[in-house]
Amino acid sequence: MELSTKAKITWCPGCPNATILVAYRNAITELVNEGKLNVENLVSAAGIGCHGKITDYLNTNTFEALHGRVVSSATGIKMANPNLNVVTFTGDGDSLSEGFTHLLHAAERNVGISVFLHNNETFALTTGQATFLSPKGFKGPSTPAGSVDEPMNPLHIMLAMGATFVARTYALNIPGTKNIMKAAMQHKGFAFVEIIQPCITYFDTREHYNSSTEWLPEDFPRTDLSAAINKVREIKEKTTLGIFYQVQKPTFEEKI
Ligand SMILES: Cc1ncc(C[n+]2csc(CCOP(=O)(O)OP(=O)(O)O)c2C)c(N)n1
Repeated sequence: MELSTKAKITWCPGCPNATILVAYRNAITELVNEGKLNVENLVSAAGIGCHGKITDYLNTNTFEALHGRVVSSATGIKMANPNLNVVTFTGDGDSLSEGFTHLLHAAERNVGISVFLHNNETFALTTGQATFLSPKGFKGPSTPAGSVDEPMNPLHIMLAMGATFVARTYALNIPGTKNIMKAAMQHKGFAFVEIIQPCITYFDTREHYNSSTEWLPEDFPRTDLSAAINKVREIKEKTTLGIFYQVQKPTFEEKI
């Protein structure tokens, strides 16, 4: 199975978007080999931004949406054919700034799609402006004196909206990211995965995250919403990775 295309990769050399691409290709390969996925039924959709180029490098069915509209486009794809496995790639600018309400409503409706958020904490393609996920004090072309806003917490927002699968991973951990992608793609319902993705050109956080992530303990109560909310709100030295929450509920496409 050939999942690569002939398109020349134009991400900055060393960009962790490439490790997300590798993790995703590996996730697809394993799911196909395990008999859990037919690649003909897979749709990979992306928004606009550096992350959005991922569809150029994937030999699956692909769709690139308008900026901020990938989640609503994916909702339409899933409604038209609920048998498809629909995976979306989005940026923190794309879905937490530009297309925020689409994301909220897809989570609330439990649309059966996976949303992989490339969280590089900046609008990278347009050269490093602050998004709503940039840390306070972030300096870029739109905030030369430093952003005054506290960053939003995407996992807390998704839990509050009713997402039925909520997880976080780190782009430079390819096996860990692959495993979480596989779990999300097999989840029936709305699966949201924050992928911490250092932007090596405009906000290089590699040194920090390479030494400051830790996995949730195996026995974490993953069906307990209060436990998940408390965990994702924790402020501590190390950033927690893993699946914080997973429950089964009727999906939007089942209900309609
Ligand atoms: C409606 C609309 N507004 C603005 C833009 C300009 N634009 C293109 S990419 C981009 C930033 C994307 O940032 P993000 O979603 O975080 O993705 P990244 O480049 O960081 O992967 C913007 C603002 C656009 N293409 N369309």
